[in-house]
Amino acid sequence: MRIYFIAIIAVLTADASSEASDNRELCKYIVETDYSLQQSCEELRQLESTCGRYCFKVVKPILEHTRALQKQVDLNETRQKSESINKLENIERLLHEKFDRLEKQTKQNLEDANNARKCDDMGLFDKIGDKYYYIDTVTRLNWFEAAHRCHELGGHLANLQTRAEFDAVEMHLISTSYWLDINDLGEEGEFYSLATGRKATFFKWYPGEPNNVGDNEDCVQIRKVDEVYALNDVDCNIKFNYICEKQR
Ligand code: MAN
Ligand code: CA
Repeated sequence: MRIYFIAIIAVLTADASSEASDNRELCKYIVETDYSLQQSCEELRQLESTCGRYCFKVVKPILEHTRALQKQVDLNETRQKSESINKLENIERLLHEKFDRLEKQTKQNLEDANNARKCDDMGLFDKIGDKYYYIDTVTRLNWFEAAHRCHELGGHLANLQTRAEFDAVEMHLISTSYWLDINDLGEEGEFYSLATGRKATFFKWYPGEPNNVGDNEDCVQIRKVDEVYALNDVDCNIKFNYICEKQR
């Protein structure tokens, strides 16, 4: 807010000058009508010439008071402004803090949800030796369906790469037959791991296997014969149980 004391001066000046002009008019009239009144007219003229100083004396305290008020107003405005800025800065800081907390919490929730999902998915898988396996004993699928099922569970058909891995898994088998990831679908007699896309590294074949009976045995099962589990190549379209494997 601004107090326009300049306007007040203008008004006062305007009043003073119109008063002076009124006096002049009055004097002219007096002189013309009654000479004896010339003395009073002279007094009026003197008053007019001293009015500037007089008016200044009258107006000065008002001006000073106005200036003091203006200062007060300016001070209040400055104080109010800085209080408002402080309040806004506080609100901004609080919002930042709240936003940071929310961002952290959201990240944590997302991580927790992901971990929970991972745990859920791992629910079917058991740690056997150094790896995680899901040994299915309830659903019989052909080799392609079994590969797809393991993929759906976030894994792949088991890729038993060493004697130790084979022996560890064998301890947990119940059914007679399970699909593994080995196959020679690409080239007869060249056995590859579906999981790695490379040649399989470990084989425990039954004697006489792989024999590619009917020229139609391109997938590998782990089969129990006389209480011993070993490998046999067999028709991919036959339905067996299966073993899935998954990295943690
Ligand atoms: C069946 C099939 C063959 C296997 C022989 C072994 O014919 O399972 O894959 O080689 O048995 O006797
Ligand atoms: Ca065979």
